[in-house]
Amino acid sequence: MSETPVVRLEKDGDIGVIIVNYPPVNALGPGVSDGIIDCLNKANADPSIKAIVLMGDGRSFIAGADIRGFGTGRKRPPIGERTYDVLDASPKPVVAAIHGYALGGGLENALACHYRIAVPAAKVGLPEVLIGILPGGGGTQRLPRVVGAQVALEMITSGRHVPAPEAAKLGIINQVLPEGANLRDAAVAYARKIADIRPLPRVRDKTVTADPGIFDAMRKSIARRARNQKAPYNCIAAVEAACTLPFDDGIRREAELFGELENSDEAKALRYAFFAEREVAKLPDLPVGVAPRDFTAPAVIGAGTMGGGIAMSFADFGYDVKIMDATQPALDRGMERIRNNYATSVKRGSLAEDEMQRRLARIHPVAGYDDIRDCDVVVEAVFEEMDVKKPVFAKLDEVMRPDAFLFTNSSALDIDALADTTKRPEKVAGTHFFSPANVMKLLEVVRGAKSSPETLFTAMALGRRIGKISAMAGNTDGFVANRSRAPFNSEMVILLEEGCLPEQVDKVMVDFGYPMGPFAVGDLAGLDIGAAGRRRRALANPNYRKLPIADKLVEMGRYGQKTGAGWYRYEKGDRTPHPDPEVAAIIKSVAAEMGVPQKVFTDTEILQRLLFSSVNEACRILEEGKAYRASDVDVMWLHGFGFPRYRGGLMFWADGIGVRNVYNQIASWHQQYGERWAPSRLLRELAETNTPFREAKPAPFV
Ligand code: T1G
Repeated sequence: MSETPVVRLEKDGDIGVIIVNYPPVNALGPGVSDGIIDCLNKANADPSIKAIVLMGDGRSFIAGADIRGFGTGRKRPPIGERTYDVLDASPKPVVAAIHGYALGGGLENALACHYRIAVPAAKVGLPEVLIGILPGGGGTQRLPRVVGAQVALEMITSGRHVPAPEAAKLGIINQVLPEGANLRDAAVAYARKIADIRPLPRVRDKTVTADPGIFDAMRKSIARRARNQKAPYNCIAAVEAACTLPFDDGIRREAELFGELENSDEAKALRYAFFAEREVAKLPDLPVGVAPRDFTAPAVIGAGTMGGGIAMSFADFGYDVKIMDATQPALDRGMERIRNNYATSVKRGSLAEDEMQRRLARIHPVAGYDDIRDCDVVVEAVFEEMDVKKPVFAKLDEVMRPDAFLFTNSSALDIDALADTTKRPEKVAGTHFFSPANVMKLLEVVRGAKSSPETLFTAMALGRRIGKISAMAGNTDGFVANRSRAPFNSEMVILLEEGCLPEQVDKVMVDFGYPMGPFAVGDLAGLDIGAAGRRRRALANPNYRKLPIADKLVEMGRYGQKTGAGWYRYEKGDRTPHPDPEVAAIIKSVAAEMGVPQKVFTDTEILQRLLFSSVNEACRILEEGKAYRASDVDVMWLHGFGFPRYRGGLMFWADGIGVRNVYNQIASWHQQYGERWAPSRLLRELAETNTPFREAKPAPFV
């Protein structure tokens, strides 16, 4: 038998079985593609083998090219000598037997086979666009020949995973096996059944045509999502080539379009984000082998905007969740808000009516603490004031099962102070959701001084089980996400004192790639919320830099969308922000009272004033040991604040500017503006050694 470390050939009677074994997900890492070709050639040369199966060991078929290999200059075989070409040209039929995932190059290899079968739970897709490239293994030419141009365009520009039953309906999969079938046995039987069928059904022999208008229509429909990215447009061009060129010419065109992307800034940034999102789950200073405790009965205390969104997050992922509030009217209002949120999704078409009913049925409003005593995890989401939260925690500690975890959704308050109101501080941690809680993917897990490893692993796992990306933060005012964001929130208002307008700042940030400008976001969240935080910080820190313009708007009752006016004015029933001359006048008068010299700003200076201030604070957070790594800060900015993913994250973007350039600019603003721009120690050290932010060695986590 042909043996290579990552691919082997076995025989079941007259059927050859090629098995990929490159854990954890059978990416096409070093030796895998060569191994497949080697085994295929041996199977074709073996007269006792009539047909061939290609499958994966472990948890998956093939999850695609080894993303770590991109941008390394790793040589790839020329067209005609790749697995996709050799499978396609095989004189004996090859059956792809899919379980787990067939993604990217995995699905492309399967499409180059003659038949495809799958277990029901398998998923297939071409997600390359999500890492800034396009299917470079023939996927843009074969998939349209199987599912048609329109479906191929949708699958390739979205990168979505398609469940096997849907893939079968689309024609990608020839047969979905019954639940519980043994994939290998079924594949061998299937191969034996089709072994003598000729001509071999090759996807490349099909043709596909399309109405030329669908490509422009697709370009228009993705413009809002694609923003400044190139990959989605190259994907469309490649599918267009499948409909207009002979197969081999289309393959060459695909390779050209792929070549334009592999080393693009967006591809490097998206690859970075992909791995950062996996790195963030690793808690290197906690004991290995501590398993998160499973939970089945969550409860939420507080049925406000956040509490309702948190309850929805549990229900969306199949958990029955209890929710309570201090009064019945508050609970009723909370349930009404939840029903309205789901109804809006149904109206938008993003949620089916029956699914809404199923989720609503999982949310159980309860009268009081006695009704949640059997819950095994609780998330407190009451008003963001310590003297409101402490009694709640004391009561929870008294009522809840001794092994229940007590988590708080606080966005900034001291976790240890809450833990100390209980007799179980080791079971207390922060689970900070971002608004709207059922939409934003970030869950910031905040570590108390006494939080046990089991509690922390459980809180991290809780996020993953409800579709979030969990990231660990140390217990500091604002934790990591909001603390690193705080200087950004100050600088944006200080810029107004110096001559900017909200619409000018918002345009810069939207052009940079944010879905909304920060002033428009403020109006959405409510300016009164920020004012409460500023008041708390001013009380705690006499040197706190006040923001008179922002305070003035709140004093005038301009809270944003909820009052019809904030930084912008709003027409009744319309969320479109309109620049407001009254705000411009307020800015002018406050700036005059403050005697701030006015200036005209470039877009670059606006962008750097906002983002560099946060880069500096992120360095302070790292040097204090309140975050594990700079890439964790990036994950928080991507999933908590909508930082444009194709720029990698705050610190990755700053590395693109260069640590020394960032330091020099901040040092210059330090001279001009004083202490709030004092460079952090870590930033200075990184600049002195020219060490990229993403290689910063933070202090031990505390
Ligand atoms: N390359 C390298 N490492 C990968 C990988 C890949 N394709 N996929 C996963 N890993 C690592 C991951 O970093 C993690 O490592 C571990 O495997 C488990 O992953 C020519 C050019 C398959 C749905 O984009 O979407 O093919 O943290 O935690 O949640 O046209 O991994 O353990 O050290 O995500 O079960 C196209 C990317 C590539 C698929 C499984 N393929 N992977 O999710 O596990 S480009 C993709 C995923 C391409 C061709 C083109 C997911 C998953 P560590 P995980 P999971």
